[in-house]
This record gives sequence, C-alpha cells and structure tokens, in this order.
Amino acid sequence: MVYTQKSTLHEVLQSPLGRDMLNTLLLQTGLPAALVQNPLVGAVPLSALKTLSGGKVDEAFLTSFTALLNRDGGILPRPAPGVRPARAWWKEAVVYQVYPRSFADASGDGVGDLAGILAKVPYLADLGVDVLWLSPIYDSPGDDCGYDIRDYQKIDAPFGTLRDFDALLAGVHAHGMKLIMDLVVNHTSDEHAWYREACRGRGDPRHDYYIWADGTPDAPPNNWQSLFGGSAWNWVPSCGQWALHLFSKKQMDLNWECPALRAEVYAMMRWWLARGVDGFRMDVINFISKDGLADGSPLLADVAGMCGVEHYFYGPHLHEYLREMRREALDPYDTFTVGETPALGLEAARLLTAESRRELDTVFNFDHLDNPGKNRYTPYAYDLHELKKYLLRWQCGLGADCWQSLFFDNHDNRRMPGKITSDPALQPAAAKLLAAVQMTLRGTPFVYQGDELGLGNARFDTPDELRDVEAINRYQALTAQGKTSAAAMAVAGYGTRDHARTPMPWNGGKNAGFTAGTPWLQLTEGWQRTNAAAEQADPASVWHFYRAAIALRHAHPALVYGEFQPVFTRSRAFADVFCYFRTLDGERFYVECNLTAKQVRRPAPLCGRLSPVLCSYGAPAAALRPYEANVYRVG
Ligand code: TEU
Repeated sequence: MVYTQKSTLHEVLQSPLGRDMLNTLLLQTGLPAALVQNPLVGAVPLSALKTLSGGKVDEAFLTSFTALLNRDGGILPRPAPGVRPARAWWKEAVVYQVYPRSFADASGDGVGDLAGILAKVPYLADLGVDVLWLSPIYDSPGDDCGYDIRDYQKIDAPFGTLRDFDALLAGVHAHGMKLIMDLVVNHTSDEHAWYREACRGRGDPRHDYYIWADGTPDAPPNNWQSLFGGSAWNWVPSCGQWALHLFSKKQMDLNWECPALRAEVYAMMRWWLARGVDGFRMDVINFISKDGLADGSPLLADVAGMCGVEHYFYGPHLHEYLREMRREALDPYDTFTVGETPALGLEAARLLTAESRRELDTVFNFDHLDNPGKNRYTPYAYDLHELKKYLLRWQCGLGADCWQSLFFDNHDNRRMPGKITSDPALQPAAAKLLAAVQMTLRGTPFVYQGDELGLGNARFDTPDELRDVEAINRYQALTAQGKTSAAAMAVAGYGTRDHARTPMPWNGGKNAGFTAGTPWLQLTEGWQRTNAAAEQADPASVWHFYRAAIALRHAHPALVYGEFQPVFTRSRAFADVFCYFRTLDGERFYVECNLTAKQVRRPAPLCGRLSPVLCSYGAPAAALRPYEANVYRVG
C-alpha cells in the first residue's frame, strides 16, 4: 500500500509507524485506544486532520508522516500464539548497568574508576548478575559525562588505562560474567580528531564524516532543536557552514551516509570485540539515519518535546545500517546488543529485533518511564496502573520472535521508587515490587546500580550542585526567560539526571565508602541507612529481596521463557492488582502485586495449590499490603 493524504486512519493502523504513532498520541492525550477502531473515526482521511485540528496538523507534518508510513512494507506478522522463543544466553542473563563515574573510586580522586569496579566484581557476582554494561569509559572532555567521546580507543584518564580495562574484563570473565560496552556512534565530541579534521574545510577527507548545511551565520538552516535545549546547529567559521548536534553543543552528529565513516565505526567495534567484550548497548541508535534537513513540525515538537525528530528517529536507512553493522562487526562474535531507541514504539521494536531480520537483539523503549502526559521535569506521583497497562501491551504484543528489555531505571532518570511514592517508609516495598516484576516477566532484566538497594533520589537546591548538562542548560534557559534562580532550580533540580548519577553508597562511613576524596556529585538522601553494607546485614532488605529474585529467575526457565498469562485484567474489583502466570513444560508460577499504597483485597486465582517462593513482606497475609508482591509456585 502507498500512503497519501487520502489514506484513512484505519489504513494508518496497517503501517508499523502509523500504529505506533497513533498509539502514542492516544496514550499521551488520554483518549481511549479503541477510538481509531470506531468505523466513523477510522474512515477519516489524513487530509481532514488539518481542519479537524484547527490547523495544528499542517502540510509539513502530513508530508513527513506519510513518508514514515511508507517506510516499511506493513506490520510484521507475528508468530502463532504458543510458539516458544528460541533460547539464547542473553535471554537468560540479568544485566547490571554500571555508571562508572559513580560506582567505586579506587584512586581517591572523587571519580569512580575501573579499578574500583574490578574490586566490586565479587559483590556483583554475589548479587547474581550475569552481564555488566558499562556506561562510557572512553576518553572524553566530559561535557555530557562521557557520552561525548574524544577517542573511542582510549580510556578516559580518571577511569584508568587500557591495562586496567583488560584487568577488569579478565576479572568479569573469571567470575563467569560478561561485559558489554556503551557504543555512542550517533555523535562524537567536537574534540574528536575526526571532527577537528572535518573542520579544516570542505576539501578535507573527513569533512563528510559530519552533517553540514550551507548558509549564513545569522540564521541556522532549519528549526531543529537540540534535545538539551537551543538550536541543533553550530556555526563553524573555518568551513563557512553549519554543523548539526542533536545533543549538547559539543556532541556533533556523525554522517552515516558516508561509507568511510561507517567502515571506521565497524572497525572500532571489531577492535573492542577482539579485545574480548561481549556486546554493546547502542546509544540513540535509531537517530543515525537522517531524512534530509526539512523543518520539524511544531505540532510534533509539542507532543514529543523535540523539534525535528520526525526527520531522524526512524530514518530511511536505519534498518540497512543496522544489518550492515551486524554483518561487518558483530557476526563473527557471540554478542548481545541492545539499542537505545527513544520515541519508537512496539511495531518499530518488532522491525528492529525480530530474529529473522538480523538487526538488534533487543531495544530500550521508554513509554513506561513516565506516566502519559508527564516527563521527568514534571513533579507527580507515578501511577503503577499505567505500568501494568504498558507491561500487558508489551508482554502480550511483542511476539515470540522478539525479546523485550525489562528496566525501570537508568542514568537518565529520577529513580523509580522515589517517583512512585514520596514516603521513604514505603519506598523499599515499591522497590521490591519492581524487582519481583522485573525478574518474573519475559525479557532481559537490566538492573541499574543502586536499584538493588532501593535507592532514592537526591536534593539539588542550588545550580552549582548540578553536573548534568541538560539540567544546567534548562536552568540557564529558565533564568534567561526571567524566572528567579529558586524557581528555575525547582524545575532543573527536580528533573536533573543527576538524581540517578549520585555515588553508590557502599557503607555508612565517610562518603558512603565511595571515595576517600571529595565525591564529584553529592550523595543520595538517606545513604546512612540505605547502603550496601547495611542492607547485606538485614535479611529483610531490598538487597536480599533482589538477590533472591535473581536466583529464582536463574533456577527456573519458566520465568524466562514461559508463557505469560495475565489474570483479573478485566475485573473492576481487582483493578489495583497486577497478577499473572508464567508457564513452561508443566512448571508454573503465579505472581501477584498490589499497585497501590493502600491495603487491597487479595484475588484468589483458579489453579492448583500455591506455595510462596518470594514474598516482599516475608509471607503472604489475608490482604495485600502497600505495594506487596508475591511469587508462588503452582501445584
Ligand atoms: O540518551 C538519549 C536520550 O535522548 C535520553 O534523554 C532519553 O530520551 C531519555 O532518557 C528518555 O527518558 C542517551 C544517553 O542515555 C544519555 O545519557 C546521553 O546524554 C544521550 O544519549 C546523548 O548521548
């Protein structure tokens, strides 16, 4: 089918990106998902949206939208229900994300390092994790805490050297674990040698490695906004051209249309793989193919919060580049890859991860990190009913030929237990609920450092306490608009990514045992009680619960590969619980969670005898207590 503005909303649903985008729109506006199934609504042609929206949907929007609709052949058919997922080591693994700057500091300079991580490998082995993902450790000026890379083949000095890296890798492998690296290849630092050479002028062989636009210094070539605020363009006098940066002013977008650039990226990946790394987490990998440089739609900028995104979040060559990368770099090795893919939905995830397509193993989708209509800068209490809706949709809808990633936290967001409840007394229960869900669903769990402690958020009252370039830019933009410093901090200090990046609290001693020096970022509130040593000494802690949940998953393939069968999903009386079975080869588990801070009635499923195997309150009771989560073996 070829999409035009005459296509109806019903037809739009037959296109992967159309289905995803309509779903996002309905979700964010709070309209019922069934709306487009209504025959009257479904018959509306796209062109009518211009009048219906009072002009908000404009010609430019419809042009890019129809281009996106035409990008794929149609919805990728799903395997029949009941088909089993193929087995793979990375499906059985529990991944642990280390934010190296804040994990453990062996040198005493206040910044975490590789030797510090090596010293904690036994801790991670004890917790039961199988794979470490290291956020970037490459040489970098540190404008975006290492996501701005100056040299892909050098370790950033505060973290150590390549020798330290080899020692860490050997230590990880010696414990039977694996290690994946962060691959940041949508952009490099403006201090990368490639960019410096590219800036010598249009004739330079590396000029084409980046994305340039002609023009004059007074007006950027289009209205695209950087995700960290302001125009997405830098004027480069030495070339008399504009250069694109979707993130900070020091993170310059690479031009993937240039074959020589792609070859260098693959060679760099092979270099790390030959060194022994086991795969990659790929930073904003869905942004690598740009669809020209036309203006972004103001409407989409409003909905998505990023102006221009429709021209790069699912570009025309994305699938082609990913397949080429798999062939050229990954195939000779036994790797695991996870793509970070902001703004993409379920159908796009299928196209990127279906086994037969040979692109990525899994992706990070972000629809669940904030409730619909909210973002990380809006103070609100996270409603777990929305998480249930999201998990039902993905667990039931992804298909057995694809594999989900299961995560609730990372280095870019306020920590989830603190989002769910501001009551510190309830946060451990919320953290245990998340652990129970994460370790009993189909997908690969990603534990972010500190999740296993139920770590909370921090307090940032003054701008000098911030380290996150995005939050600093936001603070500056707000004060430039006339807001007082306190008012600007109320926003920037609430939403800053620094909350997740505070040093890991190891014990109740000086600087929580993270460093002998001065930590580069303040500690999380409550670290005197919430730290690894204190929790290891307390059998009722979040840490012990996490460890038990991981061990349970490892012991039972039903929790990894088993069929997912939700129950009570249509019952109003049990709207506040999330309950499901996982079943494989006669082995069966039942999970029940209370999604609220109040006591709720415990539903009784129709099944064999239930024997509790993991209980967040020690043992089940007649009713479900606040955020209670229990796992039972059936029969
Ligand atoms: O983040 C990409 C990104 O856009 C995130 O802000 C994402 O949209 C958000 O987390 C969704 O909740 C990646 C890295 O994770 C981040 O640390 C980097 O700053 C960014 O890329 C640029 O490399």
